[in-house]
Amino acid sequence: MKRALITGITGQDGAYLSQFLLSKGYEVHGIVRRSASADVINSRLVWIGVADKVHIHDGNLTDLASLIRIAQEVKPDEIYNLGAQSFVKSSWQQPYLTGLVTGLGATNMLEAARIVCPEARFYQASSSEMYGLIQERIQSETTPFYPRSPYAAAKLYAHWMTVNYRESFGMHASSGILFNHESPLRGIEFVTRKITDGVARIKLGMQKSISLGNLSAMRDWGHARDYVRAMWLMLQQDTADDYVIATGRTASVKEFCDLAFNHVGLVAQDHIVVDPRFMRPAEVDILHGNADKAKNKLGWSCETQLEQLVAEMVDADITRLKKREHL
Ligand code: NAP
Ligand code: F7E
Repeated sequence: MKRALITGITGQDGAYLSQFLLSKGYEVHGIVRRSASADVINSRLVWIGVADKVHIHDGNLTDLASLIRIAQEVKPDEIYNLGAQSFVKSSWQQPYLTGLVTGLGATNMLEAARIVCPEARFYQASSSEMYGLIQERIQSETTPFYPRSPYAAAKLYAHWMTVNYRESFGMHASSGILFNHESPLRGIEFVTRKITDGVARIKLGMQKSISLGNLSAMRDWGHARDYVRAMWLMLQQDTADDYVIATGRTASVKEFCDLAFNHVGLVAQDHIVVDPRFMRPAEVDILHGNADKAKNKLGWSCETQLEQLVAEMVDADITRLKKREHL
């Protein structure tokens, strides 16, 4: 039985990846940072039905000793570094913390792996945010990076450290440059979930409108379920490498709103309020990925269309609100 160690197991991707690896027969271990609110720690793992099937270890990406100890205990065959301060807007409010967790945290995990289990295969959660002020209309592995936020700068550092550990120490370390991916488990602060939760509340008569920032921003939105499969595929290759994972379709925040409101028979413009508080100091105007390399080398393709993703998210939020569940 293969053993996987996941940082960020309590996040959106951690939940879907745990479910996927368990279905493949893996023993799944995850690193969880201590919180005073124990009941919210594993709510996604509970929602997806795997909370009692994964092994949880108390640690933190900022504490190298904890990562070394956990790597010694678990002896993983594969490490998935998904832990991060991942909310772009917060990265301007907490630039140091974002650098520490999202940037240096990756170095800590790479270093723990190099010291304890250098043969373990390593996945780094890189991001399309690294393209920022885009240098090519459609972004691929060869497109130059231009980060536009403290989050993106931290991810770029972690990305190059992953490449560096591969080239310096011969580690099987791969970076997935994943474009936005969403699901019913997406954090409520991200725009897609904010919209689907808002639409559900409006439909159920619990609120009247949704306040949003830049409606013109365009993103290449896929489903997290499809994207965790790509992470695993990268670690099954003979050679480590970097891959873009994207749907190849881009849509605006406004178009996402239209799809979500249409799904419940409402009209978006009747309920959207633009609020400057949700604008960013520097914006990434458009992201549009080319995942041909992943298609050709990994045999990966995205299975969920944007319309299906939106419908699944809105329906899940309506169900949750009716049951008075929080996530
Ligand atoms: P997420 O839901 O925000 O999850 C982040 C995870 O990191 C949570 O489990 C969080 O734990 C954990 N974490 C935060 N600080 C930590 C620390 N100091 N030590 C250990 N763990 C810590 O993010 P996601 O959407 O699943 O994304 C997974 C990864 O992919 C992230 O690295 C993200 O930056 C990257 N990424 C995401 C996307 C996307 O569209 N979703 C695209 C590209 C890249 P708590 O539960 O305790 O907060
Ligand atoms: O914003 C605009 C906002 O916060 C998307 C993370 O997973 O994907 C995610 O980063 C767009 C931006 O995600 C609101 O200005 C408008 O242009 O959902 P988001 P993100 O910043 O793209 C990348 C790939 C990651 O790696 C990150 O970890 O939507 N927008 N109005 C808004 N965004 C938010 N959050 N809230 C609004 O009210």
